[in-house]
Amino acid sequence: MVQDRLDIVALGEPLIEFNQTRAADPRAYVQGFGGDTSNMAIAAARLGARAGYVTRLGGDSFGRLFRELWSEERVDMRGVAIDADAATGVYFVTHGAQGHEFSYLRAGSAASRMRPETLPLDVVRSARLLHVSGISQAISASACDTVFAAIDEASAAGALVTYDPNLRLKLWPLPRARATILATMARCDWCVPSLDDALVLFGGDAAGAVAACHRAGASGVVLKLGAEGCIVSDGARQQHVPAHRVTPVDATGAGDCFDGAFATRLLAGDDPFAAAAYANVAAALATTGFGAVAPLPRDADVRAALGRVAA
Ligand code: KDG
Repeated sequence: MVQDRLDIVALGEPLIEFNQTRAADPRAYVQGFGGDTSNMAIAAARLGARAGYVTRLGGDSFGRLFRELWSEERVDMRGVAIDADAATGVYFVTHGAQGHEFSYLRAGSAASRMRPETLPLDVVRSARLLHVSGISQAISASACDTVFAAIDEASAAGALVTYDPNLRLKLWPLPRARATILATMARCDWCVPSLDDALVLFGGDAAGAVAACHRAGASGVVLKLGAEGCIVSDGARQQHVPAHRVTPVDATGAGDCFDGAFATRLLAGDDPFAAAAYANVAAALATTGFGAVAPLPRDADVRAALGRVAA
């Protein structure tokens, strides 16, 4: 058993990011960091949680960059293994009239070679909350099996499980994604999809999407509406929580920031509606700069924007 108990353990694939940040020079890319679950863990750590990450990195310089990043961000790396025979994944972010778009170089990556047998059980069992995503499941069959194994371990150890379907149809076809996502909703405590993803998965409208997540078995649902805030349903009570207004620059990683902030505040004892209000502000602040990680806010930034004093 890992001696120091972690608040949050996230599991998935980190990606080196190349982000097109200057409209005037569309060939200029700035190197940053991404990967939805890594973003979530860093957001949680910046907001005060003891966060750890479970993945496999390539034995390459990009893998080393991630280790330096997590060390600076105080993300626990006892669940991070090096796979010398594979590469760390990469993605490119381009910006156009429809917002941001992702292109991937990740097939066969180190993280996609996660298997249930490589799961660091002591790290997973040490967490108060496990966070996984549809991307963690989409990258390979063995990574998908690993996500289910981690959910079983964490649940058996009494942890909460949060799940962001983060639908990426470049990674898997909709019928397989839908079946896997529904099966995972049945095993999570809080499902935190975006409205865009929920509409592709379920059709209908926002209220129908919340109901569909509950029907699939999720005990709690937060439907993220982007600039419109979110709808929170704990199964008994449902409420729209309005957004915090900012001038957005790049929404990459904002949903992951929401997930990290929501989990951090739930564990700190906020009720889910207050946790979502805080997470709305954190996610809004995360859109005010380029990249998934660089603009992730700290607790003091969120409290200042909320007008809340430290608890
Ligand atoms: O939510 C932002 C992530 O999607 C981004 O960082 C890259 O994880 C990523 C992915 O697989 O799309």
